Amino acid sequence: MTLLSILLPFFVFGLEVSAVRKPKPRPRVILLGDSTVTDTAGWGAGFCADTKGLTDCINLSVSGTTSVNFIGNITWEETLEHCAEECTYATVQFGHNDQKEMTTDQFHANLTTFIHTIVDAGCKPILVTSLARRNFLDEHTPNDILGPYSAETIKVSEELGLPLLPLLADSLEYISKLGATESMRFNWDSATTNKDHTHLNSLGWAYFGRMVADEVHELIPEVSPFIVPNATLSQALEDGVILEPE
Ligand SMILES: *[C@@H]1O[C@H](CO)[C@@H](O)[C@H](O)[C@H]1NC(C)=O
Ligand SMILES: *[C@@H]1O[C@H](CO)[C@@H](O)[C@H](O)[C@H]1NC(C)=O
Ligand SMILES: *[C@@H]1O[C@H](CO)[C@@H](O)[C@H](O)[C@H]1NC(C)=O
Ligand SMILES: CC(=O)N[C@H]1CO[C@H](CO)[C@@H](O)[C@@H]1O
Repeated sequence: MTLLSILLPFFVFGLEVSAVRKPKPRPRVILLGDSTVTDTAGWGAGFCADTKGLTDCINLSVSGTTSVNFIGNITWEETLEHCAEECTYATVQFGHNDQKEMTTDQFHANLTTFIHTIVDAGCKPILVTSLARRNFLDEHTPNDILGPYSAETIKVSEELGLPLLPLLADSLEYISKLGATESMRFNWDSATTNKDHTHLNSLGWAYFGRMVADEVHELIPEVSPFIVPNATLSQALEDGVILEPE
């Protein structure tokens, strides 16, 4: 018996095993939406910081955009390129600007078109309702006007059988418990005029990025293993508090 005839079966067997065990591609996540998703004024950077081991976590959101004008906007080519790659999940959060320009019925139609367009390009969409504005009627009652638009996002997700992250409901619940006064600590301009109740500073990215990460962990099984837990921060969101530095 030659050495080769002893080793050959192992070699062939080894090849077969490795062919069967072709590793699953690790997901890539792209973030699509308006300013409340950007790295500079939204939850995007905070969310990506809570992930580990994804092929990529890429923020393609553009300030001021709607479900209509995101198509053809500055990150659109890149969006299509990433959708064409294997295993790309796209979070889609519109509403803040759509609300200023179109009726809820129009939003429903336009968001549906948007989702069809990225699905045709190869993306796996995850719909997200809008981040709550931190406007209040009294200390523990937020004045929500995004609800009717987010209701359309929920309907579209149901009609198309796609996953949905309930960011509006979760952020409203959190700021209701936290209260108006404390909620102002998340304002984009908290160090100066402190009047921007829509956009987020770095404290806000960390908290609302974690909120989205926890929703993904709970609701998107394929991406869930790539979320790094932070039990202390998740508990603070649950309790309606902001953690104080030790
Ligand atoms: C891109 O979005 C901006 C809002 O930030 C809008 O004013 C502009 O018209 C959009 N551009 C295109 C090509 O749709
Ligand atoms: C989409 O929104 C635009 C306003 O931006 C509106 O003119 C148009 O009618 C909407 N499309 C549909 C199908 O409702
Ligand atoms: C959890 O988040 C808090 C608040 O951002 C941070 O101070 C802390 O270091 C984080 N803990 C871990 C384990 O990442
Ligand atoms: C709009 C925005 O926040 N874009 C960022 C998305 O993520 C990439 C990669 O991390 C950044 O380079 C962009 O600035």
